[in-house]
Amino acid sequence: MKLRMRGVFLAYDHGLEHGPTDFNDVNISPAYILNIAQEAGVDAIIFLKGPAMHFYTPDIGIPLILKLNGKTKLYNGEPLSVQSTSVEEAVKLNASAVGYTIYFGSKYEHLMIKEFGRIEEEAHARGLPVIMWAYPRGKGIKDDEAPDIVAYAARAAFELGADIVKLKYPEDDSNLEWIVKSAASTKVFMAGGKKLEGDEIESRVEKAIKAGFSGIAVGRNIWQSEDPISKIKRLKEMIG
Ligand code: FBP
Repeated sequence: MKLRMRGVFLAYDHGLEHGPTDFNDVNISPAYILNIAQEAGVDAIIFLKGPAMHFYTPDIGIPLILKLNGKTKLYNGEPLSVQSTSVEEAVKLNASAVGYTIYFGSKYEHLMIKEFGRIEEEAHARGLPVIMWAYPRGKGIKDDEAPDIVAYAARAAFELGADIVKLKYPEDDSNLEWIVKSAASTKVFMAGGKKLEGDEIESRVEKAIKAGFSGIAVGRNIWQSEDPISKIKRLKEMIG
């Protein structure tokens, strides 16, 4: 299944990144998440290997983005996220794309840049697009949501060959166009973060799309909302 390079990607890798604390009795189930994804017609579902192995099949009709690295919140050192799943495994699991996080500014960024480089070459050789979670973090970074830092992450993703970059929304959103320009031909997707109040996610999406973002790759703001299916449909309509 071909990945549409635009739209709403539903992120669900939080079980590793944050632990089950993000979940309630209902959304703790990957089957429930896939059901939402299918009902609302998201453009992709983002899983780590375990949920993909046990819950995903292509007949669901939703492309899979397989996240190849991750870390837990229990780890307290300089940010480092290493590969746990191969591109070959992604192909076996019928993934339509692969994802990888780099913490730019960490004292370990060289390890992640090197690993990403290999993954990017392997994935492109198999025709799979590569999505980079470009999250500046660690000793070198004072404010990871400062607009110039977000723009730097966008550019770094382009320089390293990512097809799509997923970025945190900047604290000052007066020049989102600069972030899109910095990413050049790499498509820019917005991450969601903690659940936002009211219609704040819609208002961010509106500004981001107007500035040239291609979509969102969001988790909590969807599956922690009261009506995830309507939420996705509304966001999809805004993005087009
Ligand atoms: P959310 O929309 O829930 O923030 O998900 C986006 C995401 O990038 C997830 O893919 C990932 O698990 C999480 O954020 C990591 O967030 P952080 O490292 O900031 O705790």
